[in-house]
Amino acid sequence: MSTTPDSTLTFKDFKTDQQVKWCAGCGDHSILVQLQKVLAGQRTDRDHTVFVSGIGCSSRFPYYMDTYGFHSIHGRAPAIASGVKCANPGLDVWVVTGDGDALSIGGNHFLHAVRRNIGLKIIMFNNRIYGLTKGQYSPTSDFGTRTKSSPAGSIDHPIHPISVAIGAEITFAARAVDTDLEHLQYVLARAAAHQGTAFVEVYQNCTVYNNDCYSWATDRQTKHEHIVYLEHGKPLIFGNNRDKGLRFNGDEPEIVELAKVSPDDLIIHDERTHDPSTAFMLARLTHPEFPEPLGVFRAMEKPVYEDLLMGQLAAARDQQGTGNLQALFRAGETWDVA
Ligand SMILES: Cc1ncc(C[n+]2csc(CCOP(=O)(O)OP(=O)(O)O)c2C)c(N)n1
Ligand code: SF4
Repeated sequence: MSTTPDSTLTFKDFKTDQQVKWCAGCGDHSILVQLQKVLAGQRTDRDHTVFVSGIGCSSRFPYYMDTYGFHSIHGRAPAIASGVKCANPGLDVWVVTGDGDALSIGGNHFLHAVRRNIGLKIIMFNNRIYGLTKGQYSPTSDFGTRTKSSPAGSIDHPIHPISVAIGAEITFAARAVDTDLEHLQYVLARAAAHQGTAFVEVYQNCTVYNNDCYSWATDRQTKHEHIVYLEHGKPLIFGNNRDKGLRFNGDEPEIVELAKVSPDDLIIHDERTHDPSTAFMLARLTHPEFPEPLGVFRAMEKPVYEDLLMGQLAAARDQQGTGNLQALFRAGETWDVA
């Protein structure tokens, strides 16, 4: 890996000599470039940056990012990345995963990384399909999705990744779309700056097996009717003419026309509120019934795992000295295995 002084970095310094093997038009290309731009803009030290991935098209990511990297095993990237972060808390550790990798085989590992609030930035490319294995339905596929493995339509109900993360007490959760470049960069930069676990769901188009599954969120003419940008301290307003909003009717969200309600009725977005209920509700709003929120759902401060761990290690050393691993192994009863 080459090293360039931080102040001269551009996004090209994060490119590698590897041929990018994603299909033409795949949303993965855009996410890669936006993240390279964010890292360059933040003058990220490549020698202290690691990308860990699982298995899937998205998980080819570490080959294309000129930092340290680990293309690991299916669903286990959060576990391996947790080990990297605990062994060397000074590293910036990113996890790149897909909806299948993170939420099918890797669901367990994902939950436990999140609940520990370990300093990982987990970027989940959600194309609502298994791309690498040629188009089976995933945990985020719509009910009724027809694939070769569900020819009569999927009868599984999809899960909402951000609500899963909030249920596991995530401290930072955000969502962006692969083609909304400026906003995607904003969200990735926010994740990079977060202490603790940051989870970013990126709506990513798989041109081959689930093409246009997000056309309602990307079509320039109509997308503002179907998405709502979350901005801290601001009311939830959307629509091509910014003439609609979201408010609570009792405990339920409802769409209202701004002309017919007082601005005070609208939900004001608060990404820092301790109670996760409103963020959870927002994470479950789905097209076409509601506009789907993009932006930062939740950004909380909470003690981070690696700091607590280092604190315990330092306290143990203070009390008991540096220790001797061989002596510890031989301290108790031992057995000879014949
Ligand atoms: C233990 C194991 N089980 C199953 C597979 C097959 N497999 C590889 S990638 C994948 C799913 C990938 O889907 P996703 O995470 O959504 O990534 P995408 O390819 O869409 O980016 C599966 C089931 C595997 N490689 N290893
Ligand atoms: S199969 Fe889909 S997700 Fe995989 S590289 Fe091609 S377009 Fe992208």
